[in-house]
Amino acid sequence: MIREIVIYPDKRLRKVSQDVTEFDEKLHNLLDDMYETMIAKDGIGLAAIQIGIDKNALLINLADEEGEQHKEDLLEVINPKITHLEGSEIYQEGCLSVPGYYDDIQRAKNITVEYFDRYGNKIVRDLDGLLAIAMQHEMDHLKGHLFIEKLSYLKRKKFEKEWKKKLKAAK
Ligand code: QAP
Ligand code: CO
Repeated sequence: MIREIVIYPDKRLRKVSQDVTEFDEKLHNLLDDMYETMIAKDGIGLAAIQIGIDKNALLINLADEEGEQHKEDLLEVINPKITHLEGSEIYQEGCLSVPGYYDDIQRAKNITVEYFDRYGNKIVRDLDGLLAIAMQHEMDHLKGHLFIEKLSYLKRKKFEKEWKKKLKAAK
């Protein structure tokens, strides 16, 4: 089922998500709904809190060189922890919860992350490139953070002004 995306400045996006304890059908249904919603909204990453569920679960599904997403490449990430961060990189990010806004964000270039798959199997991966950026972006959601919090004071002020205007016009 396609769920509604929680849009900034909804307070739910500031919630700290809780660890998943049961790797059961309920979790599988949540992950399936998240996938359907992410694809329907043209996303490459989605955290559960973006559909209003405060669980430590996120998806990443990058596109290939032709811009196509394949479900075989889907990462289902439960209860992730970053154990190593290295280097630095700037990438123009966006977010389904802040539609239409993109800006350059600095993050670590290489990370090591430990997490569980939908069956509760533990996975350890070294990530770089867009995968490392997407993982850091989505893990921020689990802590109640958004990429716009990383903007400079002036850029954030400009963003807030334009966002208010945009929301008003959409009403
Ligand atoms: C997070 O972002 C991310 O504004 C996932 O109108 C960010 O899927 C991963 C989207 C940077 C890697 C690098 C944004 C769709 C999707 C929009 C997304 C929009 C429609 C964003
Ligand atoms: Co996001």
